[in-house]
Amino acid sequence: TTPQSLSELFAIDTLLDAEEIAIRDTVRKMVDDRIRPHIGEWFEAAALPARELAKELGALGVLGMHLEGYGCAGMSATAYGLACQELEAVDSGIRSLVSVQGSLAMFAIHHNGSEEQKEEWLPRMAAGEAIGCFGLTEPDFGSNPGGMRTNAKRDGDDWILNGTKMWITNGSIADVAVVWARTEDGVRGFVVPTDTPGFSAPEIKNKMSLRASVTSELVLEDVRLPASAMLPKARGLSGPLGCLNEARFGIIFGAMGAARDCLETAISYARDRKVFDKSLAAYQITQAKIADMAVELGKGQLLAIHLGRLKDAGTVRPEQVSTGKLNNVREAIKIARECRTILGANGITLEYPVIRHANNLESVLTYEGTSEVHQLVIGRALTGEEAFR
Ligand code: TGC
Ligand code: FAD
Repeated sequence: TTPQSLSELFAIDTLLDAEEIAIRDTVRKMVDDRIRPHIGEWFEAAALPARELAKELGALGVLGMHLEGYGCAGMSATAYGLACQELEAVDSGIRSLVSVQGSLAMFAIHHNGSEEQKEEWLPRMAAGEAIGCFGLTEPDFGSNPGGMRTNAKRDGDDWILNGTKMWITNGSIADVAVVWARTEDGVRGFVVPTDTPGFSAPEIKNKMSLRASVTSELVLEDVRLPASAMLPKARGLSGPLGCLNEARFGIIFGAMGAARDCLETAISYARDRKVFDKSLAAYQITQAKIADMAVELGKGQLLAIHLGRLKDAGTVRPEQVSTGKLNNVREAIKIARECRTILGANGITLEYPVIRHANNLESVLTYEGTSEVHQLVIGRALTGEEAFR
């Protein structure tokens, strides 16, 4: 019989409107034409033409696409999620570039910034002419950002920032860094142009995951900023954590893109590959693997769309975002590894996307809240007991 596609199995398109389908298909086409032919090379070389890509992604309208005004596309959260799914179907590093730009750096300014900060940065960031990064994690404080040591002290009207941030996506290529620092008044956010004296961002090398993504340390040594650099509307840890909900939401969809790409590759490979004189796809063990993976993929996509609808209705809660991030990334990495088995030795090369996705998903499992952090967020919501400390 003629095989069905994965999307036919779950009839996912029946849950989307025409505009959402059009956005998804436009992003898929751009990614397939422009990025897919080169991504293996970029991953191997650990070199991404990020500036050029940012402009192309800006022209596509995906940078800050769920934000209103200031040159942003003002699309729904669900449409943004569908775009993330297509971006991550090519590589988690490409989705990361877009997540950090739109959901972390731009969102932080859009949600918490002054009118001047928004006008200065958002239109250029939406166009991909200026790149942003988001510095929360420190070498000694990842899951527990509340312990951060980076600090901002007053000197007259100015602020002086000192400290180190670690594992910062887009850090070395950024024009602007949103940096979270401890002040006398609790944690506050600062908009730091990266050419400010005392700011440097050495790139982190030798990563075996997210190689097609720039990851950096941020070093702040007596960085002097005017009073106007502080984000006026973010006060306390809820400022940065509120931004994380946005990026985590995109990952819920994105991870399913990576999983889908692996499964499509494995199904096609299994149909072509002959083992013991028969198509690999014709063995029951292969079909059981494919069926189980397809079920998890479909469930994850349905969960993503459900959370998208809640987000568009303005009712989604952080612990609900945690359910999606925990489940979809955990299942995506399992799918990637299982697909790798179907490809045998070919599965370990960059000729196929599978090991690249599997390796990338190791980072995705850790960043934006590790799986364990999301288990604890859900556990706290369901038991009323906090088990972080
Ligand atoms: P806790 O006492 O729970 O909360 C402190 C304040 O924040 C509020 N809050 C939130 N607000 C909005 N959204 C959320 N998700 C929130 N979670 C908490 C909370 O209501 C409270 O507000 P207030 O007004 O009462 O002060 O804080 P805690 O110190 O106990 O920590 C809780 C915990 C562990 C969940 C939190 O620290 C956490 O999420 N840790 C994980 C850190 C993390 O995810 N870092 C990500 C860094 S960015 C990144 O990885 C980018 S990679 C992107 C890419 O390349 O794609
Ligand atoms: P740790 O917090 O040291 O955790 C180590 C282990 O301990 C994990 O398994 C964790 O789940 C577990 N653990 C921690 N606390 C508990 C607990 N209470 N109970 C049980 N287990 C616990 N950060 C940014 O700010 N901006 C970025 O742009 C950014 N980009 C990133 C890009 C990449 C490629 C990577 C890998 C990371 C990035 N990060 C970024 C950092 C990321 O958010 C952190 O790595 C993450 O929050 C985990 O922190 P950690 O690595 O310090 O691990």
